[in-house]
This record gives sequence, C-alpha cells and structure tokens, in this order.
Amino acid sequence: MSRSLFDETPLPDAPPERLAPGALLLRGFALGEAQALVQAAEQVMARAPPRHLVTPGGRTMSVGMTNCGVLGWVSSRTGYRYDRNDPLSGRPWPRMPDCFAELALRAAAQAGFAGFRPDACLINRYAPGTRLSLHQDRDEGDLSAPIVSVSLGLPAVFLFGGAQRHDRPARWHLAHGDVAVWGGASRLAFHGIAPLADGDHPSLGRQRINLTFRRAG
Ligand code: MD3
Ligand code: FE
Repeated sequence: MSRSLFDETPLPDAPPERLAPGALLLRGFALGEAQALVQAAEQVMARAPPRHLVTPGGRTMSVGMTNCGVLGWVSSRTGYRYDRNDPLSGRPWPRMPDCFAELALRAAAQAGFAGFRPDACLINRYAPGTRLSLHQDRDEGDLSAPIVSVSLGLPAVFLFGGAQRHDRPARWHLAHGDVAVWGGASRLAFHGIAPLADGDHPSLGRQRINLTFRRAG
C-alpha cells in the first residue's frame, strides 16, 4: 500500500537525514505528541493571535506570526528585533508550553546539541498560497545555538539554500510531525517555504503551523 500525503505513521526506524553539515531532519519525531503540540499552539494563538507583520521594506508578510516564550520575534518598518512584549497587547508573550520546550530539548540533543534551552518560539501560520521568501535567521543573540523546527498540518516544500542568497535552493518536503535541527555550518543558510499547496489536514484543516525554537537572548 502506498503512503498518502497525510500518512501520520512514521516509517519504521527512519534514520535521521543529514541535509547539510549541521542540519538534521528527524522525520516523524513529533508524531506521538503532535496533538498535544497543536492544542498548546492553539492556546498560545488564542492569547497572542497570529498577525501579518510588515517588513522594514514595507511589505506585509503572507505568513501569520506570533510567539511564546520570554522573547518574541517581531518585524516593523523600523527593523527586526526580539521583544519581551507582544506589541499588539503590550504584555509579555504567553509562556512557552512545557511540551514545546521538552520536545526542542530532545530533538536538539538527538542532533548533537545537548542542553538546548530555547527562550523564544516563533509560531508561523500558513494558509494555502502563503509563502516565506528566502532569508537568513540572524537576529538571535546566540548563533552557536541551533534552531529547532517542528512542522504541523499541511505539508510544505522547504527551500534550503546556501550561504549566499543566489545559491540555488534544494527542495525538501516537510510533513506533519517532522522536526529539523539547524546548527553549525547550516545555521546561517538561506531558506524559505514555497507557496503552500491547498489541502485538508485531518487535525489542522487548511493550514500549516510551524514552530521554530531559538536561543534569542
Ligand atoms: C535553516 N520558518 O521562521 S522552518 C522562520 O517552515 C522560518 O515556517 C520556516 O524559516 C517555516 O524563520 C522554515 C526551518 C528552518 C528554520 C530556521 C532555519 C530552517 C533553517 C535557520 C537556518 C537554516
Ligand atoms: Fe527562517
């Protein structure tokens, strides 16, 4: 029997895939707790709704973004920054759910980054057609720490480029429950998400949620 796009059963003993030096894809790593992660993300989003941030260049991002944890990533006409408060409410971001922090710690350890304690979790929400253009993540205070990402809901095509914006990106499919760890030589690689294909995911409907755990402070 063939596997469908939404198959939530991990391949038996699927080995971690090394996408590049420092970049490890752990397929299905979060499947066993995906429902708890979705619920926790929904609780965060109820208190700090995803919003479409404006870039310093004046474009409105198609991805809806929010955060939990001590620090949250925000963009505005004045630049990118990590802020302790949600600019929409003026209040601290919702605390990072324990199931988030524990998963990030375990995934990072699996990839050789022991003791990863994220202080920021950016939550990206994609609707069909939404994309994230090629960029680097370089606003974090500790670039020796990895970024851990967790994919939930509709599958996406992840674009993984090189150290230069013009390096042609490789395409990787990310599905519900996939976890990736980006550190070492991959930490400053250009990356993005191709326009999300429409679909109906059993637990998230017509959307994709991505969690990225960072050491920002
Ligand atoms: C490779 N998010 O939030 S996660 C982002 O699926 C972001 O929402 C994408 O890029 C998403 O900044 C991709 C995978 C990812 C995250 C950070 C990286 C890959 C990375 C940092 C360096 C290299
Ligand atoms: Fe990124």
